Formats: sequence, C-alpha cells, structure tokens
Amino acid sequence: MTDTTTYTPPKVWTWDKASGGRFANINRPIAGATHDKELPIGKHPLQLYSLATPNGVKVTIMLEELLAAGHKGAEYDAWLIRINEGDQFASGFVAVNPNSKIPALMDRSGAIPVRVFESGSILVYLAEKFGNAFLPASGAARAEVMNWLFWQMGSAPYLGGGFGHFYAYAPTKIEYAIDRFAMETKRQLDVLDRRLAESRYLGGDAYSIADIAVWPWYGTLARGQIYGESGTFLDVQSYKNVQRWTEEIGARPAVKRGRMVNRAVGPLEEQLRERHDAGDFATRTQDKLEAGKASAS
Ligand SMILES: N[C@@H](CCC(=O)N[C@@H](CS)C(=O)NCC(=O)O)C(=O)O
Repeated sequence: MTDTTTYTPPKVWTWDKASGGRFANINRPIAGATHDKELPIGKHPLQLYSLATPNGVKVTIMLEELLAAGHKGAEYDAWLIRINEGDQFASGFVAVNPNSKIPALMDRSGAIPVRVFESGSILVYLAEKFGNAFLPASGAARAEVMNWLFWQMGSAPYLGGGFGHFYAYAPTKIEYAIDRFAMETKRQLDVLDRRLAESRYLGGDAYSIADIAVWPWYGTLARGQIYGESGTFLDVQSYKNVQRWTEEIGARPAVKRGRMVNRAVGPLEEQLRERHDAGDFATRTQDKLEAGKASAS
C-alpha cells in the first residue's frame, strides 16, 4: 500500500474553512440556522422539503406508493431544498429538522402540525399514519421489516459517507480509506444478496418500508448509477439476488415516479423539481417547463 499521509493531527482541532473539499461551502462544525427564511407551505396536508438523493427518494417513493394504494390523505407538496446552496440552514428548515438535512416532513393534517425528520422515522410515521401500510402490524413480520430498516440506517453511512466520499469526492485518493470502505460496501452487498437468496423482499414475502429504504441506496449502486465507475469497481453485477430485487422494485410505477420528485440533475424528462399535484408528472417535468419557456420567448 502507498503511504500518502504526512498529516499529524494537532492537539486541538480547529476549523480551516478551505479544507472542506467539494463540500467546503456547506460543511461546518456547528449546528443551527445561518439565515432567516420561512419555508413555503402548499395546499396538501403533507409538506415535504427534500432533494432526490437516496435519503430523499425513500420518502417520495413511500408517498407515491401510498397514493397508488389508494390513501388519498397522502397527497403532498414536495419543495426543493438545494443542499449545495445551503437551503438546509435556513431558519424555517432548521425548525423542521434541527439536524439540517433532507428529507424533512411537516404533517399539517391535524390541529397541531407535526414535524418529522430522519428518513427512517418518516417512513415509520407514514406507515403508521396510513394503517400500517407497507409495515406489518406486529410480531415477527414487523420485527423483520424493522431489522432491515434499521440495518439500512446504520449501514448506508459507510456506503455514502465512507466509500462514496473517498472513492468519488475526496480531493485526494487515499488507498487506505478506499480499501476500507470498498471492503465494507462489498460485505454489505453480500449481506443483502444472501438475504435476497432466501426471501423475495427484505422483510419477507411482502414489499415493505425496508425495501423502500434500502433500494434508493443499494439498488442505485447495483444499477451503477452512483459514484462514477463504482459499479465496475465493486463488481455489482456479481450480486445476482440484489440485481433481481433491484430490477423488480425499479419497475414499480410508484418507484419510477418517486425517483423523479425533487430531482434537479440528470435527464430533464426525469426531473420533477417540485411536485404539487399528481398531474405534475405529465405536465411539469423540466423538459416540458423549459420547452414552454422557449416557445413563450
Ligand atoms: N440520517 C439522515 C441522513 C440525511 C442526509 O444525510 N441528508 C443529506 C442528503 S442525502 C443532506 O441533507 N446533506 C446536507 C448537509 O449535510 O448539509 C436521514 O436518513 O434522513
């Protein structure tokens, strides 16, 4: 292994703003709001403030699945939070999520609005709100879904903050860090592959919030759609059961719609930057909005 480190940590760490690399403009060692700005509020009971990263997509898939299953109360407005521009540090956003990360949800259906943050917490909240939708009501079946939901919440930071960060984003390629997190990511893929060899879905025979939480991370990785050439680097095609599950879930219409909401990068026809109505998928994707603007000018 090549030794690239000459850094000796000082006794006490201090913040050097320039050291943040690609995320220097938003990373900081303190919490709280940086500026005053209220969040917009739309017409539906559920107000989502998010972006189509894997954590954000979990929630938009869940909302689209609930609507597809006939839960009309799951209608929602999805507002775009541009995390690269620091929208998560506005006072209104911090009031909904003091951790300043998307996704964040306000349930305004009752007399007192309820704030919900952390994507896993949002999935459980929505499942329970709609009569244990995509979540077994009790017993062993519920425990198994929770097992995989919490597995995702604990594991994905090694994939995103560990492997993805050092493989794709860090300003220098550090062999030790890439090795450590590639090994862990492949171990996680193998955990999933073995589970999916014995079970159609992660929780068992039924599609659940466990699949909804895991797919945006590990399905996207299995499709080679995240962190540059990582699909080849990690040989994702060799995880056959993960591939089978990724394809099956990716074909669900609600999953296809959920992936589009709050997306601000990629093909324009897949970007529905804000969603305020079910009809927006047909009329307000970015390709259509830009074509409308061009023909008006
Ligand atoms: N554990 C949180 C993680 C959320 C998270 O890391 N969100 C990222 C985008 S995927 C974010 O908002 N980052 C902005 C920042 O760190 O300032 C969850 O699952 O909701």
